[in-house]
Amino acid sequence: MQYGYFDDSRKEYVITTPTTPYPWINYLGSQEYFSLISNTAGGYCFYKDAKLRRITRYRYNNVPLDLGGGHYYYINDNGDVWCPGWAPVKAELDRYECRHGMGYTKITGARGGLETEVTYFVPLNTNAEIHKVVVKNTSGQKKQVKLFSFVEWCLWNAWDDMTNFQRNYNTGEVEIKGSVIYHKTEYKERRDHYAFFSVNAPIAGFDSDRESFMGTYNGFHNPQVVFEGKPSNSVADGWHPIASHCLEVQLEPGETKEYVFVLGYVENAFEEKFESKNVINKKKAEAMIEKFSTTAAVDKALAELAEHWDNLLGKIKLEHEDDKLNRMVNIWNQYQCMVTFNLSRSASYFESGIGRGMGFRDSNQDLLGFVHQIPDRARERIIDLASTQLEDGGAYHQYQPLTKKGNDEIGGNFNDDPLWLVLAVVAYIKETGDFSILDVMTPFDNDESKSTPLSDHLKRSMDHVINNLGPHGLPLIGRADWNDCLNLNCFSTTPGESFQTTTSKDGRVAESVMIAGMFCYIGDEYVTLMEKVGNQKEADRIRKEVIKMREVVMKDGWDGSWFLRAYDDFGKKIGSNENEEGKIFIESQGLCIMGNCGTEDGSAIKALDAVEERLGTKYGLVLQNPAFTKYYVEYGEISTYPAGYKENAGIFCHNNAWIMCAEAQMGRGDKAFDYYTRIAPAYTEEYSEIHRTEPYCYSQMVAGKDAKRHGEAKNSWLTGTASWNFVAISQYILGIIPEYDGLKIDPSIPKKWDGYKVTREFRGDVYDITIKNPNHVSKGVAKMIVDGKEVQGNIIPLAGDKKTHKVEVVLG
Ligand code: BGC
Ligand code: IFM
Repeated sequence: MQYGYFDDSRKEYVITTPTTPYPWINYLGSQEYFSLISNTAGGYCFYKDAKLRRITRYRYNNVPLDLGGGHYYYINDNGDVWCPGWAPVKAELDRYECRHGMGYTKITGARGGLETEVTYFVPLNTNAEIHKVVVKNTSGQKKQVKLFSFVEWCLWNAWDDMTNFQRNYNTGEVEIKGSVIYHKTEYKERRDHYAFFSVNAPIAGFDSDRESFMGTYNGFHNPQVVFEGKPSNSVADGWHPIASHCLEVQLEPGETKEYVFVLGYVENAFEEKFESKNVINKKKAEAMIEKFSTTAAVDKALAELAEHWDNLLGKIKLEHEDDKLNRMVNIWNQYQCMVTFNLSRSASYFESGIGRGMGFRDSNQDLLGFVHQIPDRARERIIDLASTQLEDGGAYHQYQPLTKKGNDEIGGNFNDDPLWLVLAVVAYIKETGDFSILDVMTPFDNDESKSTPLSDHLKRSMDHVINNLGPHGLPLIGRADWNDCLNLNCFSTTPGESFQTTTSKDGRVAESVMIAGMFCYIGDEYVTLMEKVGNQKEADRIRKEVIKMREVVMKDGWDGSWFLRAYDDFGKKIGSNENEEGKIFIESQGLCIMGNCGTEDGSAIKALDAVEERLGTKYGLVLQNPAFTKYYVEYGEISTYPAGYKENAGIFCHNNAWIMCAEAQMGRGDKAFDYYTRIAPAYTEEYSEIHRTEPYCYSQMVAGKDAKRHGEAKNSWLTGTASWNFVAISQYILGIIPEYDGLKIDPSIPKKWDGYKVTREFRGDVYDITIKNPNHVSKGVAKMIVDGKEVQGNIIPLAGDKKTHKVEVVLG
């Protein structure tokens, strides 16, 4: 069942009912000011850091769902109270529509001859969100209605705001000037930031104190002031500051009125902090309000935003007969990659914004999906990440975005982490040709005195694996590899009590076959990079290590029909046919094959067949099988999850992509694309009632075949699934692959495809690529013609003339 439809020409998903199976959200802003907005106008906003600079409040885990706060508008039409976004009043609407687009959301509600449309967006280079409200009288009579705006301020630190009530109920402060409500809590002692909410029209009144607005025992759904149709002009003094404007709107039949609300954040410059005591410097806010004081200015900003997104997404454009595929590749998958760039794993409807910082492995992998869109910011991100690396090549697992410092509480010792940095740098250089990044002096542990060229960081990443091998010569897993919950260096202090993980080596020897596969895959990339920069000695050194590792994998990491997953601290196999549960894991199958282990002797194909047989479901591939039905202290967190959820045999969409890559690499395009469609959102749309999360973005996990709610997704938006699926479809399946010397064309597609077109901007040139498949093969470029001339091989030579080039490729 569907709850809306894709409007590809506008790059929108159009939701046609407020009661979607779960709140379906969108993100506004992509620089410093961010906002989350659901299809019924729930959500919140923040400046840079969702924990430390939360602008409006949101209650997670709330009952009813998504009534934790929002960007609400209420209408009182002669005693009839309703909201254009349906919630929070939930009065039935004659018409409802929510259009989530690229960086904006437009919600329209109509009732009783009145239509109200609210467009929410964050203009480029602006620390504010605009709400353009259009009210139209569609009835035959004159109307006189009251329009109320509403946001609830968060007292900045979101964690403190929801815990430290004894203090915070005394600190709230506001100031009202004309149609602007200023939120200035903490201004006295910090004097460096404040927020405001304005409207470009005279107001009939306002409220800034929540209880006065709502009534002490009322909720968002029945605010007293709105129902009485009379603002109370309350001025908050402690408790819960809010901002609500009341506008009297008179409309002749057919008449439309437009208003611009600006919800903004102001950060004062260092010297301004000392200018005044408790008197806020309103100049910056006034300038922002002035800038967006007309709907013409707002429409212009919205058009600029659309152009910005067209440019970002336009770097790759697919024309295929499958619309679902087009919309994934051209719009939604790329959009989600940018959201993961902006938000990492911090703020979604499943991530509270107060938890994790930037993950080392997560951010390096995210980069694979956005590097072609924003190469400069990717470069910056790489240096930030590498600056948190430690001298021995290990890495802090996470860092805080505001300070960019490694997070000591979590520490390092996730032994896959360092390798992802190498992969990110390789992807960056292949996309841009910018080898100079390797020379950037980059600190260890953010200590400038310990700086070495980035290339040395990569070397240390490789060495970190080589220097940490276990009894079989496989890489030590450390606290965990990519699978956070496979904690094999565990020990229980008291039987039956929960496990603890060691944070240092401490003689613990669990080994990861997955890291071994990664080492081979990323090692090959590193070797080529070293050859490119003329460091033959280093290339030869690592090539030998990779060859050795492949031998170890096939000797001690192969279980007969598939790759083992690991050895635990007691030297016992994990992911083996010998195990009772957890006989086969997905990660090592994907990465060992991507690392060219067993690809020549038939083992890889055997492993992939076992994947389909044992892990395959119609909703995607489960992470392992059979699911753990009891708690194994020696395996750690993985076995604490109920069977079929998360790492315990859930469908982890991230690693499904590695199997797509492996299948494509082995030339099995049919299988690769089949797996792609099992989890790609546009294809899940038709069973949204089962899948439940947004049909326009990936979720981290879908409940596996052992789960009671098989097919139900959780944790949408902020997941490495976005970037890896983009790599799988654009590079491995469609076969448009950035290489050092040009674009490589190497599709691996379903045999029945006749062909497709891809326009790809690459290093300033544009390549118009037509791929034809007259003989209905999966893989193999028989002929390539560039600008009318046949080219040997399958790499389009770099033109470097900033022009458009025609490329014809015939498979066969
Ligand atoms: C979750 C993992 C997650 C990890 C983050 C675990 O509890 O199950 O999915 O990656 O926490 O630290
Ligand atoms: O690899 C991790 C990732 O870093 C965070 N989310 C879950 C993944 C698998 O455990």
